[in-house]
Amino acid sequence: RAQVNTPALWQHHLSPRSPWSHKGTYGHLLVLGGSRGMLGAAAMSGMAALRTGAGMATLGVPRGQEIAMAAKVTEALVWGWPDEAEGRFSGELPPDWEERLNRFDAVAAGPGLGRFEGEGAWLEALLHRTPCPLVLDADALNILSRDLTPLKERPQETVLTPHPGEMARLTGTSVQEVEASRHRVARNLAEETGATVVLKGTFTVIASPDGEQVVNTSGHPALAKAGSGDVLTGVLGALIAQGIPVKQAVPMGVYLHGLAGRLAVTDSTHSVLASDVIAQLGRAIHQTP
Ligand code: NPW
Ligand code: AMP
Ligand code: MG
Repeated sequence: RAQVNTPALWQHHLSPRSPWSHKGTYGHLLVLGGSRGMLGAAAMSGMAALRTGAGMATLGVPRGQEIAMAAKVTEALVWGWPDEAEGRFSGELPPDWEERLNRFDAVAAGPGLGRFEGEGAWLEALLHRTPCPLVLDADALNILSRDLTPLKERPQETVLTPHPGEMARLTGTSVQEVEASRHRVARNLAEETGATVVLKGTFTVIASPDGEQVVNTSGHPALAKAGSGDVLTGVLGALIAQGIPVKQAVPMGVYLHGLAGRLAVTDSTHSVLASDVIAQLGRAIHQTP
């Protein structure tokens, strides 16, 4: 049976910031995404992460996009990784990745990542060699849908955040079948893979690998707009990077994201932008008990 997502489930992890803290206290999130034409997705994840309290965010974008990204997002660090012009990846992550990946407290991959040559091997290497929790969204889920095996073999925690279209690809079914049995589909994928599954929608379902399920009711149709999911990815990555356990960080993030969507409605629901949702994250955190 699913519980309704209330702050009682996780509020003990939402603590005030200590006067003795510094940016390193609150974790460093790496966002991998933002291919040509979809820089905005990774930018929104990074901004949402900083608004959710991450001490630092690095945006890892295909090389060639880093200058545009740095100009767009002032507060994030930017790193350009080799793109197809350099042969992309032949199944191995570039040599300096191992060392780089060790610096982060959480990694979020997928927003605007796009599809590229060698993507399957790239994702497999990322799953095997990321030593911290990993949030997979958007195109990372589409790549993963070809083969779930590397995910099952991963000892560290992973969070998957599919919308129904991505869930249909992951499970080889249709959007209609996913929507007809949301709880069962989410639970089965969590059990099969050992990941925490966030099946997004009007009432987002969170299925943990231990079989527990939480259903979120804080959302709002203002979130039915391009970029909403990219914001959620940054929110979740930030909470996990801050050291909040995945079991609590995920319902907390889904709740805050939904509430921020609600708070972003000032005039017409029609007009809310994903960046308006990012701007309301602070208020959502502030007014959560
Ligand atoms: P339909 O036809 O709309 O009913 P894709 P994407 C279905 C990046 N973005 N309930 C949908 O169905 C993302 O990060 C970049 C039911 C359709 O079949 C990704 O990297 C932005 N069905 C990339 O774009 C802003 C649903 O799924 C399919 C559903 C592609 O991501 C936008 C669409 O899914 C975007 O975030 C629901 N609730 N939701 C930027 N500014 O850079 C979706 N579907 O093909 O995976 O496309 O989600 O747009
Ligand atoms: P994505 O499709 O990846 O951009 O993700 C969309 C995000 O917005 C998810 O977190 C959804 O749960 C949320 N969302 C979209 N439409 C609605 C809605 N009508 N009511 C509540 N939440 C929504
Ligand atoms: Mg999305």
